[in-house]
Amino acid sequence: MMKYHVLTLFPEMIEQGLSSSIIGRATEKGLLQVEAINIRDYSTNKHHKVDDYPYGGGAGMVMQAGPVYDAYEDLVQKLGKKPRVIYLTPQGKVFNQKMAEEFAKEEDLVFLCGHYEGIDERVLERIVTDYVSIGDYVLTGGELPSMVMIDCISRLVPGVLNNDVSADIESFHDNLLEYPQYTRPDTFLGMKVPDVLLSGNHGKIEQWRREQSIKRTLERRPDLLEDANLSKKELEYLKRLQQEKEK
Ligand code: 6GU
Repeated sequence: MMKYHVLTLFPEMIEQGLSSSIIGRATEKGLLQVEAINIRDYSTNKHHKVDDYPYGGGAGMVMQAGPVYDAYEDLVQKLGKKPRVIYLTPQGKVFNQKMAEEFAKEEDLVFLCGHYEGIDERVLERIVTDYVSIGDYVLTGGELPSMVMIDCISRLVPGVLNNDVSADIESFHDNLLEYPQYTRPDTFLGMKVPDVLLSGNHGKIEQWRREQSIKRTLERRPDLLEDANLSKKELEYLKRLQQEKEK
């Protein structure tokens, strides 16, 4: 069972964001646990204040070290061990599928969500094990990034995906994009489903899908092809596509 512990000032955002669809169902099935911990509950201030002006001046507010540290310490006490603590920040290493596979091996993961202009550096120094970003753009807080990571990691937990699990998980492994999908009706706005998919020839279908994946990756994400795992025949197909493009 994978247990996520999200330290946040907006616990309802986490609870609502992860209570539906596949992640919600997996939680109900007992495959996952998502605990949102309100950092504000650890404020010792009579007004439950958790932020203050930055030393040295500047715009905005900084989250104070004390409440974050006390929330963390309380959790460590309950767990009886020191878990990995992921701090969501645009200054982190950019999250990818390989990192998701590594995180999926853990039993407990702590996500620390900052807001405002960030969190007092001293508590980060003390408790954070991993600095992670979800891409090169700026968001208002760490809640959405933590939900993105939890969604991605959870689909790697055995039993969370109901369909043919391993096949689905491997797909990004070869560094290729997915092939196009079709369902009924067989004609839509005059556009037909590719004949091969109605042929019943499973060898042919598999080859066609693999070629579509290669073609699509070349068109949309050619950078991925550098590390793609292609057979000799598939490499020839790729070279043919590239030559056609040059014309
Ligand atoms: Cl992890 N946090 C924030 N605030 N913005 C981001 C991000 C994280 N990743 C990309 N942009």
